[in-house]
Amino acid sequence: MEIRHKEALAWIEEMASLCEPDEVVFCDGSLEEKRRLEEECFKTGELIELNQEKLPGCALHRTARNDVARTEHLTFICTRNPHDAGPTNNWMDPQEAYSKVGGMFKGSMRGRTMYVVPFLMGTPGSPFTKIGIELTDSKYVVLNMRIMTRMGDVAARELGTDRTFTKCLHGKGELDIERRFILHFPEDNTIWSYGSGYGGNVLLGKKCLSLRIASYLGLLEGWMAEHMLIVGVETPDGEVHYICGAFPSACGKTNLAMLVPPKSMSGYKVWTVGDDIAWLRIGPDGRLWAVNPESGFFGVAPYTSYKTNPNAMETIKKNTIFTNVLLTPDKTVWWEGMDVDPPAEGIDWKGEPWTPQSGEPGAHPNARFTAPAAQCPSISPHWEDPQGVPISAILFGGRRARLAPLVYEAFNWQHGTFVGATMASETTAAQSGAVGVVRRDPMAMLPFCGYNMARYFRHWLDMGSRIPNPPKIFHVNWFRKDPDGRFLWPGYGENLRALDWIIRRCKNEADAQETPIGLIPTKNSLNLEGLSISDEDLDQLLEVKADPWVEELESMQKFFDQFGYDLPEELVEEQQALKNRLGEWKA
Ligand code: O2Y
Ligand code: MN
Repeated sequence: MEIRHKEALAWIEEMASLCEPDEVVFCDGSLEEKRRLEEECFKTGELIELNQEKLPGCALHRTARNDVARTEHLTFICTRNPHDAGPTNNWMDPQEAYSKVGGMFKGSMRGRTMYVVPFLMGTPGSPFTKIGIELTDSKYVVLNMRIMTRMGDVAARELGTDRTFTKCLHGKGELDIERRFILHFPEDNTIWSYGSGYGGNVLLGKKCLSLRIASYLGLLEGWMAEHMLIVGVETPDGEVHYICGAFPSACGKTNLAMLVPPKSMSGYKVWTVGDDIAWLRIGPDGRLWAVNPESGFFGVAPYTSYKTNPNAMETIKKNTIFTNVLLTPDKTVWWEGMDVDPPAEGIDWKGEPWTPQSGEPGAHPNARFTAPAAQCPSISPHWEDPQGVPISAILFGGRRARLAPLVYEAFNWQHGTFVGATMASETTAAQSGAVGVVRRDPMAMLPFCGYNMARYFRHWLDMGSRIPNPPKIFHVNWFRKDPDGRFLWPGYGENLRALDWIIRRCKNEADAQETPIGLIPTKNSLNLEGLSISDEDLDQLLEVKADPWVEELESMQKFFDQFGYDLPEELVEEQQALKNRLGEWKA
């Protein structure tokens, strides 16, 4: 299928004459094309073929050592007016950005091939779906895009002669961190990424299009692009209720998306719709409906195991690209926290010989797997429904050792928006910098909002007033600790007990107790059958104390201050109301 879109063809030609590749190849998304690209990569070492008996269709890729994660400090929103990018984004003038990074792209693909990758975020024919074309000089990117998006002929067909599309240009450049830029031009529906070959920096359909550009399109078009998982929870009566959830990194989002119910909760089932991104629209029935625009998972490998996430382990048994994990002598893969003995020797993520005694991690802490969502044993039968799934509840979460209770319900949409806007999480050892530092991350969108975050809060509030039948909003915290630092909640599959309470709240079938921060479960309203947890631990898990929340108000205020008069009045009102309620709280 050829691209017949004149504007797209003209842009491809213009970018090709900028980058000067030896060849321009249009990708069709076929299996034959995949095999050909893989063979080429095996020859150059860009990919290592893994043991085809144990891991059929799987390969390993190693990135440059300086290129192992998203680079937020090199990520820019390029709007004509800096105010439109807002205080939480890096801003660059679009003219300056095109000229500076255009200079880097100039001639950068000499001796290389430019691949033209038309792709869909969403399913063909869905009113939610957006089209992109990524031009890239990386075969690894093409092969990953083949898993993460619906690409090739299917997208060229959807593009037709006149559909709008996002122009995505990616070049590896020299893989020099000093010459690396991830640029978004929301006003031009354009993304430029230069100098990286890794993940979120280069798979431009993911964070760049599906969150930064899509959040801006959602603002213009009246919908929401959110950094949320989507799950369906089937209760023993056979009803399925869909929930979206926003969590900052290191809070187990992929694990929650693929949760396996504990044995003591027989009759429950969790269906995975998406693990990272949700696009939300008001449906004809007045409810909020969500689609997962992706078709694969780009998950963190370390600490993924049959204990923490059996569904992910099953998903990655075939047709998976592993990035920066350890290679074992029998050409399989291993990582820290896999819950399998390490091999006596191997080749680490840097390509160096490794033994368990090396004192170095075998896999990079941000090592990844790219796997087709369709392979997930818990994938929902509705995950590709063009209209999406109806959402009953939205969760916001964070890692808070002392502050937030296991679960609480916001009083209404406006209060829920405040809960999301003041979301925060404590850093873990897996992240860079000090451990236990509180980082504010509104709706888990801080690095992904493509415009001024104060305007984004306004959009949330406006959406709330437009949804006739809005989902209820909740906050969850699986990470509360006792004064000795012991986790009070077992987490993982047991988190279903909080989801169960949430669903019963949505159906007006569970009791709650009012506190200044929201509605918490009464002790006997949680289904704790088969879980051994002491009364004292439960008390601590659900405790809401005034003093730490008063301190929290100060930290919220500091965060809000940066938005000045742009901060919606409703959020100021909610903050004041919380302060007043805390002043009267006796607990
Ligand atoms: O490090 C990267 O480039 C990937 S970041 C990522 C990947 C999958 C899902 N979420 C994220 C994230 O940073 O939120
Ligand atoms: Mn994410």
